[in-house]
Amino acid sequence: MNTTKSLTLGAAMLALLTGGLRADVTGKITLKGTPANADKPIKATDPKCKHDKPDFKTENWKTGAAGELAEVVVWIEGGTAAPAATMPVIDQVGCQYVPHVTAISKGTTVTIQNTDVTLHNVHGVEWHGKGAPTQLFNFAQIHMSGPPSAKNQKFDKPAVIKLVCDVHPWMNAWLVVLDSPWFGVSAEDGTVKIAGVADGEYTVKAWHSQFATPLEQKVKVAGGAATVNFEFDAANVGK
Ligand SMILES: [Cu+2]
Repeated sequence: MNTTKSLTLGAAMLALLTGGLRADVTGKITLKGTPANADKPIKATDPKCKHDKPDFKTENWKTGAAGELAEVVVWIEGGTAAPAATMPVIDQVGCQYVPHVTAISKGTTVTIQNTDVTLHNVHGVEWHGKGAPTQLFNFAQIHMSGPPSAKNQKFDKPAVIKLVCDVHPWMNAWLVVLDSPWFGVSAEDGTVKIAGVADGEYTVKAWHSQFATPLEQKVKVAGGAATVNFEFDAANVGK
């Protein structure tokens, strides 16, 4: 084979490997029924929290009118974990964690910061769905003025981690650490997109904070798009 032919073949194989065999897996996540633990307004006790906003309430559910369910982490089991190139940020704003749900590949470093001019403590536990959580870390973050107080924390092990604040008991956030490069978090319209999935047959899982057990199904990804939809049942909350 001459050099030109070999280069052409090489380029074609590269295109196949990097583009042709990659798919976007998309889906829609919904909630069936009305959960018993509907969100309630929070009566904040810290005057430094900006708690006068009308939607200051617990954060169990972010749902749309037709049952669209946001903040569901959907991932495909397989591939090699790819730590994020840009450090994700979990902020404390108005005495709530923002965002409420974050998903990362294991090996990713996350900036945990406090923008509020008050004291928070960031108390991380590994959540097992049922049973007692495992204590992971607990540090104070006081912020008096200037840029937010910040701490970088690396997460090396797959886990569902719940962040709470012991000063403001309503505060919580979720960090899902995955041994996979293929994941997404559902948006307010319930849609989720997982980009760049290699061809293959996989197990797909969908996790929401109010259910102990993720939903799962199989998906076959073959040269193009694939679809996975999940419906959570409000009757199974806590299970
Ligand atoms: Cu706090």
